Amino acid sequence: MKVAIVGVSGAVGQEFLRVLEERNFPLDQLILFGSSRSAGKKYLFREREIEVKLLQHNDDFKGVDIAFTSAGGGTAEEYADTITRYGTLMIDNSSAFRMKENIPLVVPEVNAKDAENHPLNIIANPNCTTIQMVVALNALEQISHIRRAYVSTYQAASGAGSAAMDELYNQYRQTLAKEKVSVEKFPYQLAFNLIPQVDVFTENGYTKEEMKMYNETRKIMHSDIQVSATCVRVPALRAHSESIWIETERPISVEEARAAFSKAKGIVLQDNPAQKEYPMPLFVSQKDPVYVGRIRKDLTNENGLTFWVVGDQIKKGAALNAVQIAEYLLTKR
Ligand code: 2RA
Repeated sequence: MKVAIVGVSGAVGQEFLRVLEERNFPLDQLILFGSSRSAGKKYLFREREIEVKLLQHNDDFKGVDIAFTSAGGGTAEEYADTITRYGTLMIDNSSAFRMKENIPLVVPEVNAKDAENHPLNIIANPNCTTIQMVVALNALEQISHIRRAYVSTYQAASGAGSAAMDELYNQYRQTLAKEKVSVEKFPYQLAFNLIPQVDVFTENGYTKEEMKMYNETRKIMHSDIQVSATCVRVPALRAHSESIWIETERPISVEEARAAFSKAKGIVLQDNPAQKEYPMPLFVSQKDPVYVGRIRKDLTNENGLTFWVVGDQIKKGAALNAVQIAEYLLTKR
């Protein structure tokens, strides 16, 4: 099994290295690709150094079984043909192909089967906020159809990449040192702040990030669910949090919801208010599962339920989900 990582120097690329190693992914050879900025760098995998090759339009992907790509939408579109031409399966983390026909959009806990049909040799990894939300929604969908969801996100700096994480650290340091605060990766200073904008605005007043939550959720869940999102960047480092309100076809009790979350794959229930136990991004960072807590009935709508969901954005929200897709397909060989 020959595997490639494209965009290995980024936050998600680095996480691919860790996740493949951690899960002992059954590969014999790993090839790393990057832009001219990272070509020539060396990374350690299974105690061996591997040098990053320059991503080019050539035959480098011949013989590669799976390419995990996380190099941005433009690069994904430009190189899709080069990567898939000889039968390599491209599992892409960008938004380029997510809503395209004939390209499955997969969260293994929800729609693993969709991954089996990939006529273009491309499978899309959903947006991080969508991944953790659908893992939770799917658990409840098993007991009653979810008509609508209102969600407010609290998104960590990691979603904007490793340079953005560095910027957040720096902003805290600069503020405490009373230095001028540098702002490059976010529209405003994030340290000691919240920014109610993730990605750019669309014509309807929602951001692209918010529309991803609407569209991707419907595609993954094969559902007519309505989703209205407000996405907010917060000064957490690498786990996203979401406050989710749902309306189901029939009322769901808190006990039923707890039971559904407890038995769902990929979820850890952490819901014990009396002991101040609920998921928090600081403690969910670097963890595989999606954590759910603060489950309660809506006070204004009998069919309403509200809860809090936290997931590591770089792991389950990106690299781990893509690797789980590959692992699922390997079980089908
Ligand atoms: C973010 N959702 O948090 C994006 C990353 N995919 O900015």
